[in-house]
Amino acid sequence: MTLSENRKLLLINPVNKKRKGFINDPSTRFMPLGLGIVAALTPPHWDLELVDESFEDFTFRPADLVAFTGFTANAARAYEIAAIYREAGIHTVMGGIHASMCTDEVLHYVDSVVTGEAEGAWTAFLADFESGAAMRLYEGGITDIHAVPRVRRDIYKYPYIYDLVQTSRGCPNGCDFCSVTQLCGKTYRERRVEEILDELEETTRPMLFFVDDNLINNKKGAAERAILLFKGMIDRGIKKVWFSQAALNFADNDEVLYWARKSGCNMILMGIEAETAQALKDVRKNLNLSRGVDTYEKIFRKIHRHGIGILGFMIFGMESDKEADLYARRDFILSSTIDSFQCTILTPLPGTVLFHRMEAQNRIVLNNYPADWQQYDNTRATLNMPGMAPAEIESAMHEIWLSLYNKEAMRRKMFRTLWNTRSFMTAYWSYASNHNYGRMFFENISDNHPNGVKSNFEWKNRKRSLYLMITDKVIWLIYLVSWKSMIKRLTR
Ligand code: B12
Ligand code: SF4
Repeated sequence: MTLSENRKLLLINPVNKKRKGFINDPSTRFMPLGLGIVAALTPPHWDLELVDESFEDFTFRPADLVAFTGFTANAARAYEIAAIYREAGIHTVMGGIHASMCTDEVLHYVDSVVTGEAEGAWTAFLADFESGAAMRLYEGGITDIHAVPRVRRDIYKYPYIYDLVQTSRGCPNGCDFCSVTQLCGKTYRERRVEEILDELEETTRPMLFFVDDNLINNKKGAAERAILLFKGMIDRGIKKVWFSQAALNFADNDEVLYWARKSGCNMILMGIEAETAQALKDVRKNLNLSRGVDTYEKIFRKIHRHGIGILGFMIFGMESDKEADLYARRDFILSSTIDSFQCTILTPLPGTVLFHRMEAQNRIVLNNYPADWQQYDNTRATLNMPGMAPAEIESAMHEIWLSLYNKEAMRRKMFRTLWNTRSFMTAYWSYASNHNYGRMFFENISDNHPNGVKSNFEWKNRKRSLYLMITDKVIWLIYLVSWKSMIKRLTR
């Protein structure tokens, strides 16, 4: 193959055509950060173009090299596009979580695969490619965190609402259902605070998502580091409204909470997973087990006192779950002070301990890969559990989602959030987050469920309630105040 004079690297973020997930709404279309790092590692004699299918469907464009990232649920789409380029004799390469966990499979569909972190392999791959000797497999492994380059943000030409910044990588906890420990390693690797602040200064959007898995890790000095970061944002005048992921220890230190809020934290995403010790044991969520399920409310209250909302990640369909347990988890969510909730079905993501255990027990029912990977977005029952068959789990979950993500239930939660956090903006954000989850969970069921909800989350089969009519007005007020206070915050 001869290379054109201006070498062109096409970076593609493929999106599953069967289940669009979060990208159903423009407010939850996130920039693919991994490709921004690949771009940063690419020498200047390459022209770069990003195609993010969250915003536009792929159409063929010429390139010398085509690079894909991809979640497992999007892998089949990557293969579809790769086939078009391979047919045209153009080299394709794939990296990211799926390529790292299902390397042998991915090697069937692209010319080269890069596993692990791009920092450890992309330069070598490109050099080989340029000399016409690209190999099939490159192993990036785990990088020295201080060698992570500044993300090239000029490639993000789409109207993303959030900037994404990563301050650390790795997690020692190795929960059964999660692939972070496998992908990012067992130790927390923290970037230097000054370096993060410099990067934050380059970001242009008022909203920010710190994509760390545990923003405040459990290493010595983690709280001090976080305070330094949050204070640094304030000192440098970096005005953002931000959210991130953290574990229960986020609430350990009031000073952390204080500065988090002061620097713009509105919401924290927490892996609560379940409200019983048995269910936590099922997935080896030892972090929560060691704290105890009876500590949850105290932790939530502490976070709320600082005006920060809680988005709880909850998992349904654990090994010990019976139908009654699913409804009990739903009732826990409704009665707890969790503000927003992601209620997913336990899914054996490739490479996880759960995947290997379920495969050994022959419990995986959606296993026609790669086509079935399209269902691995945590909204489908992929497992035949001892207490529940997949169809039973799905049918119960449809009912549960409907009872959680209908407008009335979401509004009741919103008013509780307002009461608990005394923050219009947090109340509005948590309401909006629940809407987004509703959109994701109802993607394939809203139309065919006769007693379901319409696209505006109101019941199809019930008269509009007085509660909704009254709260419509209050919602508008909240919307106006929260919008105004956000603008004020970002421009003061
Ligand atoms: C931020 C995040 C999100 C964001 C969106 C991120 C985005 N823009 O796509 C949101 C909140 C939307 C999200 C949603 C979901 N997520 Co998520 N998410 C993450 C998280 C925490 C960080 C990802 C990130 O940005 N990392 C920072 C960048 C720099 O790292 P990276 O992308 O991995 O890239 C590095 C390498 O992988 C590699 N690389 C990546 N691409 C490429 C390409 C090439 C060519 C090369 C050479 C290298 C390379 O080099 C990069 C630099 O080192 C990860 C956990 C994690 N630590 O990875 C989970 C994770 C990716 N999510 C996961 C899941 C399951 C989901 C959901 C399905 C869960 C759910 N139901 O909510 C949804 C799916 C949404 C959808 N499809 O609609 C899983 C994916 C597992 C899998 N096998 O697919 C992860 C790994 C967490 C887990 N539990 O295991 N997620
Ligand atoms: S779920 Fe959270 S705590 Fe558990 S391994 Fe994944 S990132 Fe770590």
